[in-house]
This record gives sequence, C-alpha cells and structure tokens, in this order.
Amino acid sequence: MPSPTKVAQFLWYALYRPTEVKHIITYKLWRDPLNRIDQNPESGWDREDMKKCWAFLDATSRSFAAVIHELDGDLSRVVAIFYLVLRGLDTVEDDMTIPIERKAPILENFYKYLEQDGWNFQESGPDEKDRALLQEFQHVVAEFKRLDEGYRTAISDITKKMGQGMARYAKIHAASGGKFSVDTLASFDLYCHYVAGLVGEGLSRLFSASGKESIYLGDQLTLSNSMGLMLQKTNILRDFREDTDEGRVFWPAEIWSKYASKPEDLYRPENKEKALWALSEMTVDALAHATDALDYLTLLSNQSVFNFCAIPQVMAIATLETTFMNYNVFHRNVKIRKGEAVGLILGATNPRDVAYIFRDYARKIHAKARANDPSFIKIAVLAGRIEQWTESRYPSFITVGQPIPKTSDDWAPGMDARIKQLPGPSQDVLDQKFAQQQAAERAALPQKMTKEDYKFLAYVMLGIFGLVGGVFGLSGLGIWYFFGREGARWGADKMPLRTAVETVVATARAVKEEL
Ligand code: D61
Ligand code: MG
Repeated sequence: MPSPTKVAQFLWYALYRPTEVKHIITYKLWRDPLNRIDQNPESGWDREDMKKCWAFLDATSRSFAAVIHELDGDLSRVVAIFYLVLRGLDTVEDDMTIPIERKAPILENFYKYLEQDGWNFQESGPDEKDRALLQEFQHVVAEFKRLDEGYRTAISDITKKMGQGMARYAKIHAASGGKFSVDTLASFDLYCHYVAGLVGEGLSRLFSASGKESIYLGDQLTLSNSMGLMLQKTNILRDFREDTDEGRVFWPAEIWSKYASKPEDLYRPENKEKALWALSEMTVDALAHATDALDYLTLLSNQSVFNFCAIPQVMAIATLETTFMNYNVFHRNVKIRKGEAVGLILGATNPRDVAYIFRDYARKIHAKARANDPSFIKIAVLAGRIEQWTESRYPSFITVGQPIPKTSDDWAPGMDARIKQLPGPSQDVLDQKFAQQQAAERAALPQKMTKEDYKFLAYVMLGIFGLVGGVFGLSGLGIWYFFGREGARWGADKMPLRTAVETVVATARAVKEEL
C-alpha cells in the first residue's frame, strides 16, 4: 500500500505533467519488451554461471541492464559479459583504497585474468558498491570462455586498451597527490576515450561479429567513440558534486580553473554565476558529440541494437538539458524525471524520432542560454548544428504519407516556400506534363452529342438553308420581274431570255455610238 504522501505526490505530478504520467501508465500497461532473457534460448539462462552473471548485471547497472536484456539472440548474453568485464575493471579503477603500485598492474593485466579459470578479486575496499562482482568474478570468466572467438578477441582487445588507459590516468592522479588528473580538453577527450569511447568501439565490433549489423560498423571508430564520449561526458558533468565529495575531479582543469582556484570553490554562493559558466563549457564539450551520435544511429539496422544504442543517448541529451543553467548540479544529484525518462524510452525507436528528440532538447538548451554566458555563441552554434542535421536529413516540408516535392514546380499555395527553391523541372518532365494536360483536356470534352446539340444543329442548318434559299428565291424573282415582265412590255410577245440579253447588248452599243 503506497503511503498517503506518495499518492499525493503522484496526483500533483499527474496535474502538472499529465503527458509524463500518461507515459508511465502506457509503459507499465502496454510496452512489451522486444526480448526477455528467460524466453531467449541463447541468453544462457539455463546455466548456473550465466544466471549469476544476469544477477550481477541487474545489481551493477542501473541504466544499461534493461536495454541489454532486450538485445536479440546471443547479443544480450555477449553484451552482458562485455559489460561485466568492464564493470569489474572499472571497480578496480574507482577504488581509492587500492594503492597505485597495486592498482596499475591489475588494470594493465585485467585482460589476462579473463583467460584464468576461477580468477576473482578480494581486495576491494569495503565501501566499493560493486565489490561482490569482483569477489565472484569466476562466473564471468567461465562465461567469457564460452563465447565464440570473434567475440572473445573484441572483448579482450578492448579490456587490454582500457586497462592501459585507466592505469595511465590513475598514475597521473596519484602523482598529482590524489587531487585531479585531467588538465586539458584534449586530455579529457583521451580519458573519456579510454573509459567510454572504447566501449563504443567494442560494442560496434560485437554487433558486426553477430551478423546483425553491417561488417563495416566495427570500423566506424570516430562515430563509435563519440557515442561513448557523449555518455561519459554527460555523466561526469552531472556527477560533479558526488565525485568531488569523494575526492576525485573529472572536470578538466582547463575549464574549472578559469572560474575558480579549486573545484570546490564552485559550490560557494558568491561564485554562482562562475559555476554556471563552467557548467556551460562542460555542456558545450558534451553536446559537440550529438551529431556524430545521430550519424551512428542512422547506420544501424537491427531494432534491438537501435534501442540499446539510442535510449542512453536520448537520456544523455535530456540530462544535459536538465543540468544546463541548473545551479543544483553543484549541491546535489540532478536527475531527469521518471516520466520524462519513460517517455524517451517509448519515443526513441527510429533515427528520425531520435533526431527530433535531440532537436527539441537542443532548442530548450538554446532558449535557456544567457547572452552574458561566455559560451553563448558556442551553445547557439551547436544547437544550430543539431537543427541543421535534422532538417537536412528529415526536411520538415516532407510529410509522411504525402508525395515528395521534387522540383520547384511541385509548389502550390499553402505549401512550404522552400519547395520553390528546388531545381525546376527538366524539358522531359515539361513535355510529359504538356502531353498529360492535352490528354486531360481531350478527356474532358463531351464524348456524344446530346439532344440539345442536335436541336442546336437543326436550327443552324435551318438558318443556313433559309438564308441560301432566300437569296436564290429573291434573285429568281428579280430576273423574272425585269426580264420576264419588262420584255413583255417592250415587245408584243413574251421575249425569251436570250433575246432580252441581245436587246440589252444592242441597246448598249447604240448608246456608245451615240456618244
Ligand atoms: C551504445 C550503447 C551503449 C554504450 C555505447 C554505445 C558506447 C559507450 C558506452 C555505452 C559506455 C558508456 C559509459 C557511460 C557510463 N560511464 C561509466 O559507467 C563509467 O565507467 C566507465 C568504464 C566502465 C564502462 C563499463 C560499461 C558501461 C556501459 C556499457 C558497457 C560497459 C558495456 C556494454 C554496454 C554498456 C563510470 O562509472 C561510474 C559508476 O561506476 O557508476 C566511471 O567510473 O567513470
Ligand atoms: Mg571509473
């Protein structure tokens, strides 16, 4: 039974965010998962080791477990193992109780432990949240060994590279006296490449190896890297307070040192505006990967892989929007609302809708930017870049279910003015159009004479005959009158017509001679 305060809170939520509450209800009642591991014969659900691994996945991953469960075929199991291997590695990296002399070699050799039957690790600090995973890591090793060779090499390669990168940064951190390790933006990119960009690279290789995605996806290193960087940079931005409280600073010094002499100074109320400008710079740095992420998503063809990749990305951009210009980031954990998250899960199903989600959040970020923010122009440019990406691939003047305007000639009043700027139709198209017009006109003519038409024709003919008959009749009457009757008057008898003519001619001659 939910408590009265919970019920009241929910009613309040329903009143102020009805769409989000609708999403929660839709999600709970109607959304069927694409796949369920307990119904997927390739999930390894029937093996003890794998059952343990599935339990570890749910225990260690708050955000990725659900989407990994829904991957098609063997991918759910392969990606779950990949996740657990790297989560184990990361648990060593994050553990501040392990001295660097011990930590660095464990990180560097971690990929070798994947080949050692029964390997596990008992030295995690007591407060390490995922220490149980390392304590029983032999189950992950056992399942890793059951994977096909193609999968194993991808996971092993990535674990090796990530371990080396983590060791390198852990050493820098230790040498700095345990304060921070990332100075420049370039170094920040490299750190994020090691811990998250490589995950993107590994996942792309696993997708290719599964045959469910193009074999070329595994070679898309830049785009895969950006997928990871967008997620990792958003996490680092959001977790500023939590991380600094634990004595680790992931924000690059190049950013925070412009606004404070030590990161903790950003908490102080008198530095509020400076803190927000530092946050803006972090937002710019993360948002710069957004269009790469959109590009990556357009390359995918499997629905379960798409959901798996797209959902974390839309969560990230939504997080960037909630944290932007939000001073709470410096005091507590800022999270997106549940209804918002659920709405994103329901909506992120295809590249076009994901692009629209990105565009809408980019607009909100842009709208929140202040003109006195040193990053103001950069924010505007990045928002514009997302806007342009979306508009050029999914033009707003093309409507689903309508014919696609191809030439300036397809424009009609009420349509988008940009259609007028399309190239004009070719001569062939014009000729074809003309022929069509003619055919249409011909087809529009009446095919049979009606009664009315015959009546009209009859009147016209009657008129013509009447006229012609009248002319002939009158001429005949004239001739008869002049020659017939006059002749009779001139002579004794009725004069024949020929004599009449001869008489006229003779008379004319006589007159001429007379003159
Ligand atoms: C598509 C789909 C998911 C993707 C992707 C592409 C590209 C990259 C990533 C996921 C990885 C993004 C990592 C973002 C979260 N950051 C962390 O968890 C930090 O640890 C980084 C090192 C371990 C990475 C383990 C991992 C994470 C997600 C995965 C995965 C492996 C394998 C498959 C799928 C997703 C962060 O952890 C803090 C924490 O312990 O909570 C840290 O230590 O900085
Ligand atoms: Mg870590």
